[in-house]
Amino acid sequence: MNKTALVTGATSGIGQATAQILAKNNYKIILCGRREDRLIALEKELSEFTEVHTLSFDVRDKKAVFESINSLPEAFATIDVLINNAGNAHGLDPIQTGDLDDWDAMIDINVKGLLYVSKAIIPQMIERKSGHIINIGSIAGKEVYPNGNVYCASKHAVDALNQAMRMDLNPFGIRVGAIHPGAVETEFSEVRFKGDTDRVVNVYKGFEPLRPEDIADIIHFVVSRPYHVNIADLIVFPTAQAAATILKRDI
Ligand code: NDP
Ligand code: 8X3
Repeated sequence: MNKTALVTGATSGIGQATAQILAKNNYKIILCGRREDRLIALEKELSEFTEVHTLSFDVRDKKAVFESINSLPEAFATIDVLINNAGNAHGLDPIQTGDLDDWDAMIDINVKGLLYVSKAIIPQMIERKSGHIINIGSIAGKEVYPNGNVYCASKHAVDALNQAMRMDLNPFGIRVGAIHPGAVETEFSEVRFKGDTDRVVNVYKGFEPLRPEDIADIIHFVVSRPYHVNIADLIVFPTAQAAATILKRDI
């Protein structure tokens, strides 16, 4: 029987690439995100390989999260793998001038959204005494950098929750692990800089960033290990990066 994976943030970047590789490796896929046109297009693309279901909801909306996940048809209702990926940075400002709406977005999406989705799925994993949760953190969850303040705090929270979930779910045989990427070229910087193209281009200038497929490959590796192997915590940089703010740029 094929395993079922639910991927949040599947409309773009790391989540989309993860859905693609898992679909090609026979996982049934539940694609989640807010942009329905993209969900429909990806469902069409991946249906060539596997069974696909889409759920359009905002992870900030507690009611929508639970209603959506509880609405899954029987063929998709048993979730073996949860990829908690939805998230973004909003802004890159000093703490004294940070925008309150940006702060709310990062804490509500990256932390509370991850908690709501997990809370909606964990009970069935506990009941079956099996399941695998992958939390997408960030190097920003391991280090703090200037102007990263609230994004870094939100990803430090993901790091803490990853460890906490692994402890609390240990009695039930549920695997929990996190992947913490450095710079990956996705729509991440477009969102962070609100479409300011000059700033976006500068982020990835003069070095070869990770591609979303690089992280997706690793996620596939992690979820395809034998049951007795749990990859608990992984930092992944592009070769040009040595720490959050140390990047070898050839410019
Ligand atoms: P993208 O912007 O390309 O993708 C973000 C995804 O999150 C989209 O599919 C988006 O879907 C979804 N999302 C955002 N807000 C919400 C919301 N409120 N409700 C539901 N879904 C939402 O960025 P990445 O692929 O880079 O980001 C994926 C994860 O990787 C994030 O957690 C990010 O913090 C992390 N990360 C990224 C790094 C990078 O350098 N790119 C490095 C380290 C970590 P939609 O808008 O359709 O809802
Ligand atoms: C994304 C990587 O360094 O911009 O999480 O925080 S960074």
